[in-house]
Amino acid sequence: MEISPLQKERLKYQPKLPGMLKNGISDICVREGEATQSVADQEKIRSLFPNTYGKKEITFQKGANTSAPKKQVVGVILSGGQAPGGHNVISGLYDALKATNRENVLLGFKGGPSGLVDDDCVEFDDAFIDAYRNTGGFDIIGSGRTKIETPEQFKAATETAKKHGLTAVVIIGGDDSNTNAAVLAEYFAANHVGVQVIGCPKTIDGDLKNDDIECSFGFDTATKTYSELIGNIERDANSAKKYWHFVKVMGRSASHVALECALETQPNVCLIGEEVAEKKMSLSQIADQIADSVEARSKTEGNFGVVIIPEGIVEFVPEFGTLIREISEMLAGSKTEEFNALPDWAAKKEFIRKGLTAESYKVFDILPEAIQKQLFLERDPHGNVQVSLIESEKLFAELVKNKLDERKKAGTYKGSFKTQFHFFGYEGRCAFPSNFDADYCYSLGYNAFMLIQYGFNGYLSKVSNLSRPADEWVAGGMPITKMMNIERRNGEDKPVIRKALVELDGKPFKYFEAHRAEWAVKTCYTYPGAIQYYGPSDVCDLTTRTLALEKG
Ligand code: FBP
Repeated sequence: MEISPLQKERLKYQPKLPGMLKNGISDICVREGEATQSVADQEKIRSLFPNTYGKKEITFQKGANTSAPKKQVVGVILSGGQAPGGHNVISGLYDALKATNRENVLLGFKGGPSGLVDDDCVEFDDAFIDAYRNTGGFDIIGSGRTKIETPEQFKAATETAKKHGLTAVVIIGGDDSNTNAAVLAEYFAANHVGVQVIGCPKTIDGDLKNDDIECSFGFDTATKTYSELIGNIERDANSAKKYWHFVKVMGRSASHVALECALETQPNVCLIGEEVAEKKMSLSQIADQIADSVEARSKTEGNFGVVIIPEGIVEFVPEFGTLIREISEMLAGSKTEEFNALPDWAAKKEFIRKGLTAESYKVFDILPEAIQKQLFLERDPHGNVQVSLIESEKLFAELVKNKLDERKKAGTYKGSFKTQFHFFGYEGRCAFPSNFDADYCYSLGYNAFMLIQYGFNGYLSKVSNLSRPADEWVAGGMPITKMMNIERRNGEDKPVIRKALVELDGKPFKYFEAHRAEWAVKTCYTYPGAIQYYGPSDVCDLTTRTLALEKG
């Protein structure tokens, strides 16, 4: 296979490990912390996870290894959307397995959780792993969003585990995938299958975080990639002075990605879904907010600007969120098939009119037809609306245009409003991991092995103190059930890991809030440039602004 000069160099990069994991496997012991309980709905979660609920948090430290030596056969799964660094989780896990016992085996299950159900796997060796070190993507074994939930799937997964003599499974995934890891861990424990399940926190969305998990991997690289592109667009806008750029960025629900990009690039407007929900802002109010910036800048700086829109915004605008929830309930169960079988859009619209409340239908009715149809695209296997497919950047630009037309008629606005649209999502998910993500991911994988070796089940690999140099990072594990609560999904109450939303009293948002009025009117753009892998540490090893502000 032909590889690029950068890839050639990156294959040689040696990721950094937390100081305490550098001692050598024989010199790592466990310190137990407090017993845990779920973040909410404790009784319900306890009853659903009787074998894995309430376990203790643990930290690794220097000391004689007291784990019982046994040959490990571990299966690893990449689950959900790609995030830079997944290959390093696997290489860290592989290196730790082999450093302990050359006879240990690592199997990669292909195409996501379905690989375990369908017994589709490959055994890794040194050459295989070496070809993927420090590279982006999940192509080493592929990924998928299958949810293991039916009795047949659990039975098939058990048979695969028994066939290969698996001792553990590592699931590298986001909130939904790690919810699935917790369910599988409970199933294996309840049925005495003898297989441990360990999760690793992945997602570019940055919403799998809490008091223990400081950030999910991939967020650092993805936001740096988007910020580079947004900075380039800002410079183009400031050069030509003729376009307003509407940039939608990924992040299915929370607006962490948008906020981080705004902190990096200082655009004229950045919408934050959580604020929109808190202030109960309507579509019309949001459009006015953007139009205010357009109007003000037209009088001073010119007819150009940059607006960042988080893709998850649609679910936070109250009237839109209600509409989406009603649509999800309307399509629950077999209703989807009934809807899909309708002959044309007119028949579907009639079905929709009858299924929605009058208020929601009013909201639905004023949307452009393209957006109306996008709201009915298939939900993912976890019941999520595929917000990446909804062109909210075009919707907001259209609403802003209408506002500006009104202002023109009223004589308050005399500028011109020409738009360009961008969606940054997929281009950031498989970039070469930044040094931070390369190190963090390798550490998560290495640490996942330590959790396996010490017999833990239903734990998330945890590496913290991340705003400090890697040598000071702290490694350990947290029971996944600690992060869970009950949420409504696909018309049903389900136990799920609670998503971390942007905190409006948190330091990253507060910083943004303190500066955005100036950014809305003046041209204060900052240009982060491309991710640097080699060079001065204050450029190459920078963490995100979010992490830096949160950990202050
Ligand atoms: P995960 O939560 O699985 O990490 O996926 C995140 C994400 O990248 C979202 O930002 C985006 O909405 C979604 O995946 C897109 O999914 P798909 O790759 O299936 O189009």
